[in-house]
Amino acid sequence: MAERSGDMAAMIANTKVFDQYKGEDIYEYSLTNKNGVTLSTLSWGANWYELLVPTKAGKKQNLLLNFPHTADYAEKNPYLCMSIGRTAGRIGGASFTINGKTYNVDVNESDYNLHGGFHGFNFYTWNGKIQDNHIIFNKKVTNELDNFPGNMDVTITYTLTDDDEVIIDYAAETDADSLFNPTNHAYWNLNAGDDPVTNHELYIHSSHRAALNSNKIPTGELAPVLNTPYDFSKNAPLGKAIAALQSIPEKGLDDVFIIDDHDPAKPVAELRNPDNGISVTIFSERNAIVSYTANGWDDSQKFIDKTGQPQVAIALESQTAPNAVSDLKFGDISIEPGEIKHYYTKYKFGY
Ligand code: G6D
Repeated sequence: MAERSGDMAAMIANTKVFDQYKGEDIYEYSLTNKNGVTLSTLSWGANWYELLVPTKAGKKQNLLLNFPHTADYAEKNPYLCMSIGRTAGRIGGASFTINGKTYNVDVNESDYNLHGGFHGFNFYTWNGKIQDNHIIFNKKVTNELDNFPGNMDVTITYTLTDDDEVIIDYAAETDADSLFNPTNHAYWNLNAGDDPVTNHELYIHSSHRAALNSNKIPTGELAPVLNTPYDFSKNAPLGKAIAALQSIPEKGLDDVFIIDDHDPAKPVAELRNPDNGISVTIFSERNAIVSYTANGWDDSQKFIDKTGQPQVAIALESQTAPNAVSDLKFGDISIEPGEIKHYYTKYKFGY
């Protein structure tokens, strides 16, 4: 059902059933702006399904990795372009203390909690609706659902503007002291064809990354990136960095970049394809960006129009540094009753 959305006369809105998963209708909500840029999302995991830009060849190009079926997301790669929360990243030992009380949450990878555990934001459907140029998802995330303290009313709003920007607003209120550190796990590939992202260029406004232990849990130390393969403080060829990282077990990026103090009007990161001029520029007030280059992936993942392979895409996840859970030096991810916590990330597209 395509209709002009509200007073955004140039914005075209569409809501349709995408497919079914475990007997439940999964909905696709999309908006197209006056320039022909389309934002599509799914009710499963408040997922970012497509970002389509018009190309000189006259076709539209999707800049995100995506799957044809909800089951692929749920069973093959549960984080792909999903909304992530209550807490992005890894919580060592899957436990944390608030006001002197220790809470234990899902151990869903090794001996830690990754991305909120087995009942994170990406593992269930959200109530969605379109309002003007906003796609609004809501979910009551209860303590019974995910074992995190507090019952949280979470609203994730994707907004598409006629300036080719997508703004994601994460808002939450809770009935008990808890944690809130959401992100979106968008995986970008700015190639029209089936090439990996090794031809892309990357900028991250960061002079240090968080040192990680063998379990990828931040140690609390900072590692300078200057003149290392992790140095994206100036626009750098991603392929050269990946080649230089073949000597480490990860064979790519899977790192927490700590954002240097910055003017919020200036980007925290930019990914650019020099071969076609397509770019995504990220603005955020968060103090970290996790970058993961799909290391070790293979063709068992059947994406739409991309072959699963190492570096098939790069995730750039604006968030508060994961070790804020135990070290306020790395940020404050607390949320208390009586406040509405908002976090924003803006993506500006060039094509
Ligand atoms: C792997 O270590 C990476 C994470 O950074 C990523 O978020 C996840 O895959 C999807 O666990």
